[in-house]
Amino acid sequence: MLACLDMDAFFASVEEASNPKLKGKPIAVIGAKERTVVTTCSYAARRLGVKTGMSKFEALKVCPQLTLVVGNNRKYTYVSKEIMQYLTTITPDVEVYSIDEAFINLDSLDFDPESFAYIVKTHIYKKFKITCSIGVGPNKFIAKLASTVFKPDGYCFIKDNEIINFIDSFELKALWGIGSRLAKKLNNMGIFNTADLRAYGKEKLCKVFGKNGEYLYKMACGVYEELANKKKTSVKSIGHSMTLLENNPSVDRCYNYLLQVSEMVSNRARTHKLSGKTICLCVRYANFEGVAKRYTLPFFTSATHHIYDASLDLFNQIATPEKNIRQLGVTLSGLLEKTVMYSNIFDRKNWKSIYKAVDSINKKFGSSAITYASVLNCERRGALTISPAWKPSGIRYINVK
Ligand code: TTP
Ligand code: MG
Repeated sequence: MLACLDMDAFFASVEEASNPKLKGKPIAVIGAKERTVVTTCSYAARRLGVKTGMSKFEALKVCPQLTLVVGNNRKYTYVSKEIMQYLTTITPDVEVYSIDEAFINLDSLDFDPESFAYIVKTHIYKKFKITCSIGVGPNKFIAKLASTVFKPDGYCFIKDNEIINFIDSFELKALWGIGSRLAKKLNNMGIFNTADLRAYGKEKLCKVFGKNGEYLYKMACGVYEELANKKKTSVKSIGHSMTLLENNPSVDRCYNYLLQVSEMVSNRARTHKLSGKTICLCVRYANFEGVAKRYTLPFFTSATHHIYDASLDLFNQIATPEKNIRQLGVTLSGLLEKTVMYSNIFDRKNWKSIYKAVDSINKKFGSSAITYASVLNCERRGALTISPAWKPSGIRYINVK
């Protein structure tokens, strides 16, 4: 039996807990920039029409009494780490799935799922004054869906004989891996819910969707073959470093190289369907000295612009450009398999189509066939020398000498 724990309105709840004046009020957590969007909002705000992803102006329009709070990622990562750490004191079989979600394998516990939920909810509320919702089911898919039904502060346990009725009560889009485009395609095939998927049949689905057809069919039967903690990635990091040809490169030239190396790392992440959270920058000087520093983002990414922004910040914090920089290396770690993240809620546009177009052009015409204009300033264009042998489980760090 698996439990899925998902914090309720996580960032907003942490803000309410740290400022009693906000308690129970409609609040939205936003970013610091002028053209920012709502990353989440309290349930009081949701009842008044505020939604994640709205611009702050839109949100204030639908709910003029809304209090906007600029998010503080440190608070959220601290609370998240504490909660995840607490869960591992109950059982080691915990998979941290996102900043506010975890799967917990309940099989080795001495108490029933309801007692587990009660104990965990009480602890989290006592310690942080925030609530969570817990879904329990035979697999991750059912547990995750169950965690959503009685939000906030919910608990839902789906027994084996209830699975089919339970999944049939959701729209196709609520199922894992079914986005709006796939849902539309299924609708055009006369499939509107999981009952229709089952009736369509596994073989016919496989004819249309290949291997994914089997996945869809199994999901429509409530089957999801994976247990908590089984999906660890075999790759720990993707790194790339580059020895610069220029002597005493200017800061601007270092930025150009940094962009290039960031692009090489993120391109490999996208190619191998990985995303990561931690960016590490390593700077080496002509005298063989070096410095390195890492930074963990509050989200997973496979996007060049996120990796570049983080490495640029790190560069500005640790590098001494007067010391004749000889080598720059960027590594992405904290990886998640089978997930390509092109954009996040803080981005003003959806980068997916741009990255997809760039990646497919480079795949067809050779790496670096299309790249950022400022990368052309670099004397060395290393993407040409990426080892073709790189695999997720193979070479993890490539230094372009
Ligand atoms: P969610 O669990 O999706 O949302 P939530 O916890 O705010 O609300 P719910 O009660 O429905 O679970 O996301 C967890 C946190 O992650 C959320 O509080 C804010 C952050 N977040 C982003 O930064 N960007 C996003 O696009 C989303 C969806 C969430
Ligand atoms: Mg949540």
